[in-house]
Amino acid sequence: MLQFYYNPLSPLSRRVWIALLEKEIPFTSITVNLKEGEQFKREFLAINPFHHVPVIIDDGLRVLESLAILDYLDCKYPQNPLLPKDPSQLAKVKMAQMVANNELSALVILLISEVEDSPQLKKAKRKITRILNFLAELLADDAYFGGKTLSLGDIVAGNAVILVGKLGYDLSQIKQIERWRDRLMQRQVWQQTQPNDEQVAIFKHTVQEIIQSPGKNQIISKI
Ligand SMILES: N[C@@H](CCC(=O)N[C@@H](CS)C(=O)NCC(=O)O)C(=O)O
Repeated sequence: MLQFYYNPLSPLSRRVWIALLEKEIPFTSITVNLKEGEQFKREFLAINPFHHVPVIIDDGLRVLESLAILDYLDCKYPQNPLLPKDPSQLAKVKMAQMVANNELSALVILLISEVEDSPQLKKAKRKITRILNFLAELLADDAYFGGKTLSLGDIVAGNAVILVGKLGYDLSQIKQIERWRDRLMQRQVWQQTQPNDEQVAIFKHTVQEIIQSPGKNQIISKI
């Protein structure tokens, strides 16, 4: 059976966790305790030399990098497809996925590290607004980025958007995004995988500890 190395508080693990559940792929999960440094142990470094979760091992194939895993899962397991065939819908899904991955995810750190009303926090929130307006434009009148059904764009962007909402960005400013977030949260899989307030507080605390640690320039790769 497919093995899934993850940590439930890791936002990047959550992408893969949601895809596995939405696609109804049987798997066994192995929790890697990042706080205890299990990712640096020899056994795990043999699985991922870059000491990150998520990783999957499927039929003897090891796949790391969350976006690579998502593409692999959708290609290998045809049920409940998460990538549309239509070229323009596929373009929208991939744009949502890449904009969330490349523009939005990095701002999570600033929401945690910056004090209220600091110029950096205000700038980060302005950039989040710009990103969310772009995503709202992509969604247009559709329920999801790929049209009527959930896609990898929704999984990657949805995870990041829900997290920034929980970290103090007011999503009600952009109604379309707020409704889409609510639509995602109505799904049983999302209710099962999204962190509750206590888990968000632990996540924040962990990130703050890393920020204060000597290797803080590695911060982006550690959450
Ligand atoms: N580019 C990788 C990044 C994975 C990543 O940074 N994972 C974090 C958790 S969200 C991690 O394992 N951090 C522990 C560490 O770097 O030591 C991906 O998308 O899978």
